Amino acid sequence: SDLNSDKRHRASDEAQHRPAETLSAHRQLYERNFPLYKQPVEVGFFSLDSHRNFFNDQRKLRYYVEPRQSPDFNLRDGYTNRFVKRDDGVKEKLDHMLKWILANRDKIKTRDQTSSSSSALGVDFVTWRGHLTKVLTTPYETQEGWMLAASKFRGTIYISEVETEAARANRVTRSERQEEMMYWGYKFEQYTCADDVNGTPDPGGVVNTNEAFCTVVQTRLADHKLLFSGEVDCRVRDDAVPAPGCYVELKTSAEICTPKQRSNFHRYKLLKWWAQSFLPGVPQIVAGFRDHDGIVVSIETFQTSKISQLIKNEQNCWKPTVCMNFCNDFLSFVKSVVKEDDPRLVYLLEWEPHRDVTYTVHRDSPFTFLPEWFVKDTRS
Ligand code: 0WD
Ligand code: CA
Repeated sequence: SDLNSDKRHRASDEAQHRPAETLSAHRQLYERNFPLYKQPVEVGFFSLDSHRNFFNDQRKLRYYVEPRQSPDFNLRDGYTNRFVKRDDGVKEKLDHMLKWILANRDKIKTRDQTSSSSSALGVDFVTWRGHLTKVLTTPYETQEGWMLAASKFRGTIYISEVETEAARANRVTRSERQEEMMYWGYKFEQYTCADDVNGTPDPGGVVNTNEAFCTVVQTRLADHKLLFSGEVDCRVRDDAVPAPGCYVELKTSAEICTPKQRSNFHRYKLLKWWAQSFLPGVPQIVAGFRDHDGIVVSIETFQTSKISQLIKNEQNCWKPTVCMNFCNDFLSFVKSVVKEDDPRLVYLLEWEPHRDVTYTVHRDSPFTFLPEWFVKDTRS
């Protein structure tokens, strides 16, 4: 890449009375009162089929079917003969969300009714839920950094992840064991989800990881109006429960046999699970605990709202308020940095563990991610 040719902004600028150009991720700085986070509202959804084609409907939404108490699911079954894997070398960036926006801009709720007829969306940020999860967990992350590309278009800042060199290296050198274990999570979904509200799961079918159902939610974190989308595994069958409260997140994890394993589960895994489900307002997480051979030995349901109580006995544990305050300050930082309204201009925000967040600026570079079909006017 052309990173070295760009100006790298540093904290020393601050001493010279320029606006802050780096952001610290030290957790102690974010121990304040919990910021306002409005109840997320589902404003739409979309589906991706087995060929990653976009559909503006719920066709890929599945229904949760509660398993027996000791289910003996074999997560290795069907690997590799009944498995179609999504090509994770293809970077889709925000494209599916942008398609949703073009088809549904009237569904976005704006207090100011004049903006619904103007070209502005009336939100500050558009991104994937998964990108926000990474921001939330940053003050506690010690292993993996991130790169987020940001561009402003008609007053809204779009944020799309860029794969780091380290993440790419991990992806292309995954062991056969790692590849198989990635399948286990999807196989668990197949054991616990039915395609129809009165159907039963079909563990004999093909697992195709191209297929997805995504919810689109709107919410506000302090001063920041957010519109983001996240993939949802399934919903409860009871149709009286409105979205996103009806959604269920499915997870698999190694069975917990020692106090050390329990502590690690609380400190690291529950942080990621909590952040991911809290953001879109998904209230429950169903975890399948599996042994070394991929057999599910127990199932446990976690209420997202109770996870922070659950971890309070752990010393030096993560705090939701630190995650949310960091995210709030990060978004304020992005607003202060991303000033120019130009979809061909990318502000690349980068973070590595034990470092501050920094940024570089790139015009008409390979980092540009808002496509021509989105920025050329298709509105009235
Ligand atoms: O970098 C990314 N995360 C990108 C995601 C880049 C481009 C596209 N996407 C989109 C896809 O359209 C996908 O349908 O990601 C959607 C999921 O987005 P998300 O909900 O914001 O992502 P995240 O919360 O990280 O992951 C949710 C689920 C995962 O489940 P688990 O239980 O493992 O957290 O989405 C799957 C995975 O099953 N997933 C992905 N699917 C497609 N592309 C991706 C990905 N890059 N990452 C996770
Ligand atoms: Ca999942």
